[in-house]
Amino acid sequence: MMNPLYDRLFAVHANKTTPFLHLQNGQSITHKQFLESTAQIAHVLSQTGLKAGDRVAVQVQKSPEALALYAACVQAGLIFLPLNTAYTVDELSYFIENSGAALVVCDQANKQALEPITTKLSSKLETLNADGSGTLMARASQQPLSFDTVERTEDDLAAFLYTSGTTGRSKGAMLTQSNLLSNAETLVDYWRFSQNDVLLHALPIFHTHGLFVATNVTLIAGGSMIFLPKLDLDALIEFMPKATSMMGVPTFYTRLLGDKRFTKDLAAHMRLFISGSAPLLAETHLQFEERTGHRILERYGMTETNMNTSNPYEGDRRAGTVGFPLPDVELKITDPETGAKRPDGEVGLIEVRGPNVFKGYWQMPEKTAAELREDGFFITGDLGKVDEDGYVHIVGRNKDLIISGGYNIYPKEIELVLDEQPGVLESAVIGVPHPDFGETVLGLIVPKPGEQPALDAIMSRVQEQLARFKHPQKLLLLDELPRNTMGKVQKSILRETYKAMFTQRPQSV
Ligand code: MCA
Ligand code: AMP
Repeated sequence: MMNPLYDRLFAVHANKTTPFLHLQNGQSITHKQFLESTAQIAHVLSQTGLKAGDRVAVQVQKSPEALALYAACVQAGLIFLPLNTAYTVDELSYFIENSGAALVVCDQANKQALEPITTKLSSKLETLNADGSGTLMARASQQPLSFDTVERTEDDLAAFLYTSGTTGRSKGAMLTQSNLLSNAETLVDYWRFSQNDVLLHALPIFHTHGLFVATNVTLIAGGSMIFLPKLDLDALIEFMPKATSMMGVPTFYTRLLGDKRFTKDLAAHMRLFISGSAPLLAETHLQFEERTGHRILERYGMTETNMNTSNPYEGDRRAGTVGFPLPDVELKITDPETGAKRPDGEVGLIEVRGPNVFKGYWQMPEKTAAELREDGFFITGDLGKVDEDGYVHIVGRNKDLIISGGYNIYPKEIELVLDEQPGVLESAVIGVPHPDFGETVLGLIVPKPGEQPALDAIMSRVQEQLARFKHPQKLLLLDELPRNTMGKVQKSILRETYKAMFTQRPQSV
């Protein structure tokens, strides 16, 4: 094969005149039309001077054209680097600079703010807006409808996805063609996707879940997607009777359950509901079954690994578990201190190995070595156990991470901003339960002696620098932070103290 990912995902559909994307406005785009648009964009990329292995950083709203840009990068042998639309210019500058992106594609509204960074790096800049307008598609519309696919091997990189770390800046997880392909092929079989599937797609396409899991699986199966710009309950309810399957983060399911229009009848045509990216409460799983008769299939993945485990399609989908390791994934539970394997039933670090596991972090050999063992096992940082029936349970995290509505937030990044503010001695950022997002961010600040930091001003600084979903829901002043005998801040005590902050009145400190 010339370019395994392109050939398997896209080229096989080149002449199909059946719909690939059903849009909210009632129109649809066939596979053939989609691939013609892909080829036109690939011409633009190549005429821009991009060469195989160059990075293309993309921060655009979800649209069919944005998805075609992903396909075009695969076809032109480029590394696709999707970025959360909530990222601020500060955050984007780091990703663009760190990856050495040769091309940045952004919304027209952000062009001016990004120009200084692309000029500094001599990167090219194109625009793509939510409605498909902008310089990229204007240029693409002049191009031929087919493109000579650039040769790649399964070991070549297909995407960089940035993931934050407990210390320092974000790391670019390097994903190869075979990482993406092997996982998607496994999932199509495991979840019984076929050309008859119509996936209700309301996730963003800048993360693994919406891009690789949802889209690649649909493409390999030869199915189609109802492609909604974002989670909008009215649209979800309108289109569900036409769909067969849906993938979502737990917030999708709690919001659906909060809507009286979501009934057993509405979900009658559905074959499968899949949840992941954050823990699905057992209570949500049970309520969902009561309401619809469907048992949500929960699975567990990571940016660095794609999907690792899944509840079974046939057989018992157990609430509160993430099911079994996927067929080609090895999973073991290890001692966090020694790395030694622990027996079933005992809690420890979850480590995984398989064709799904990434190649390492871009230009960060020490970080790669710290998390990816020489024998190929990746240390996930999640704490879990395997029960007597082989089901994997995630019981906590060995990493300081908050997951809000499926987005990862590393407290350190927020603490660094808080600590810089006038009058702040130190800070601790924690995740606390939230009825809609699962967890939300709480910032705790210890003032310098005799000072009274202005919390409103501090919040404004945070808002300027960090994406909206990372903003603390609230900032509180504390006299001191609880520490252990080694001087380490005991966040578990803080989490316990404030656990009811957004569900009921907080306990006093
Ligand atoms: C939006 N806001 C958020 C979040 N999303 N705040 C915290 N956490 C969030 N996740 C902000 C908005 O900017 C807005 O701010 C306010 O909260 C309320 O917005 P709302 O309209 O309610 O939000 P929404 O647009 O409905 O979005 C909520 C959402 C969305 C649907 C849960 O965040 C989402 O699609 N999440 C999916 C994330 C995802 O795909 N994760 C997969 C990562 P304001 O009021 O100021 O305007 S991949 C992964 O984790 C691995 C690989 C895996 O296993 O899948
Ligand atoms: P990300 O870095 O965005 O890829 O997020 C990966 C993290 O999301 C994992 O390390 C887990 O902590 C969490 N995660 C993903 N799926 C699940 C799940 N089904 N249950 C609990 N946590 C999950």
